[in-house]
Amino acid sequence: MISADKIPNNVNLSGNKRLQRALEHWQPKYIQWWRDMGPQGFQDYHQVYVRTAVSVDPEGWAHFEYVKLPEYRWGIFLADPVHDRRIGFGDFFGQPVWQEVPGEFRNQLRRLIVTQGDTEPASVEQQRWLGQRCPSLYDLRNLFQVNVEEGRHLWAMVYLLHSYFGRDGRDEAEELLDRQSGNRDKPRILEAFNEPIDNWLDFFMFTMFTDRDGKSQLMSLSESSLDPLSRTTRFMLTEEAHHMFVGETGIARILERTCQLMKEAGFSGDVRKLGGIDIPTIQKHLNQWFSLSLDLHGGEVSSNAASYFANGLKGRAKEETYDEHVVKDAHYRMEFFENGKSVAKEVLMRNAMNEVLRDWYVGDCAAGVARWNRILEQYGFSDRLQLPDRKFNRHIGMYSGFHFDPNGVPLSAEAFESRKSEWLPTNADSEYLLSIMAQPIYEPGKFANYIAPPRRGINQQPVNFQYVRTEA
Ligand code: BYC
Repeated sequence: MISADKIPNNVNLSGNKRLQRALEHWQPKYIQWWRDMGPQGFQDYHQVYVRTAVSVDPEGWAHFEYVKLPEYRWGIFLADPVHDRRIGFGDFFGQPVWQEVPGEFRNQLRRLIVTQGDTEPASVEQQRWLGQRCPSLYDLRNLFQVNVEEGRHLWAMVYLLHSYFGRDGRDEAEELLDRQSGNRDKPRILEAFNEPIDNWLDFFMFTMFTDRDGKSQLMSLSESSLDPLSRTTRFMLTEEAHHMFVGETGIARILERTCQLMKEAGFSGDVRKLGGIDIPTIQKHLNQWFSLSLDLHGGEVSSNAASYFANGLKGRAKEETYDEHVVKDAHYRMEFFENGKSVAKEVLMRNAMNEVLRDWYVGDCAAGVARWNRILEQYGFSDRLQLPDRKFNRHIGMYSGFHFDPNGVPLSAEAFESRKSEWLPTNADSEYLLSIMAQPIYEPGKFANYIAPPRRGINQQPVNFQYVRTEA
């Protein structure tokens, strides 16, 4: 059960006074950050119908109530321990998992936890203006649900830093509130988290693709030999699923509305004239967020990844589904790009672990895109959305120095530059999207013209439920 302490938790925080004091010291700084950098304009006079965990079991973690955002019960929730859990991969395969951080892996683990932790507040910062442009109260509530849970994921990482990394960990926890998305001097660590999310098409693509990187990274960290990291990330994954639901259904609803408008327009395709979002614009945003999220998996060949795997710190998604877990001599066939041509080469599998995880990720994304395409099909359109080739628009890894079109065909820098506006969002696209989102919709049951209503509401409430209410 989760305690009703100042910091709700299921880790018996009151039994460790030093840790409790340290976290209570961090708490007001977090709240200040949330007020400054969290949802703008919704801090003091609005109550949001959100899901708050009261326990980590299936009945307790989906408890719904109205809360004022700064009063959300952010806390520390770990999934229940697994009896006699053993290290599932790497050089220590089969040994008992660690309850403490071994000195020799301290830096690597700290780096992983800090990188993970940094993404959480970053996304809240990126999304802080979206409430002012929301397509409905239902969507506004979903945005805030995502935001408060990302805030809680930050708490999860800060708990690990404070508990297991002493002074360094406390300093890192401060810095997590200090860096800022898009800030020139103190940017967030990973590239995608410095990109603006100004409109709801970006938001839905981000929750579809970037939160899905969250899923693949959390799955690989939940395999970790450091048991507290595994238990923390396992519970985070339960919340992550909703974020991807928001993204996938958000785009599905935009597509549905686009199809309706295209039919109204007599299949002429000029949906913008009717205030909708045309398919090429949707495809460009897909290209943007998918390629940024591919970058989030790191370099194709990575000694960092090899060493994380060898030491049991970070595994593969669904490690138990593999036959072999030590992976000492296995190889991975990879497509290199040399002298203007693709060349297949074998690399040691351990060095290819980022690519192995990326493979899993691409498959998971492709299944989502196939579900979107069913909508186009149902409406009788021949247009289809597609994932760009994984070499397209990369800024990290071995393709980053080159240019490719969305089909993976190599291009010169000049050719890429001149055709980029066909493949990636332009200023004009952003202006158009902002123009149709300029008027937020706060009336229950009403939806912006560019998006269809959802099939059902949240927690069995009707679609026209007052998901966010203003205090009198
Ligand atoms: N941007 O060996 P390499 C989420 C750096 S999302 C900038 O290729 P490695 C969420 C790298 O740090 C999930 N820099 O990479 C979603 C290294 O720097 P140094 C977040 C990058 O270390 C939505 C150099 O390039 N979780 O939860 O194997 C909302 C070469 O490194 C990037 C994690 O990321 C980049 N994209 O892999 C809210 C899990 N990529 O050492 C939340 C923890 C690489 O030369 N992180 N670099 O200075 C990791 O596992 C690894 O850090 C990465 C990078 C997979 C990200």
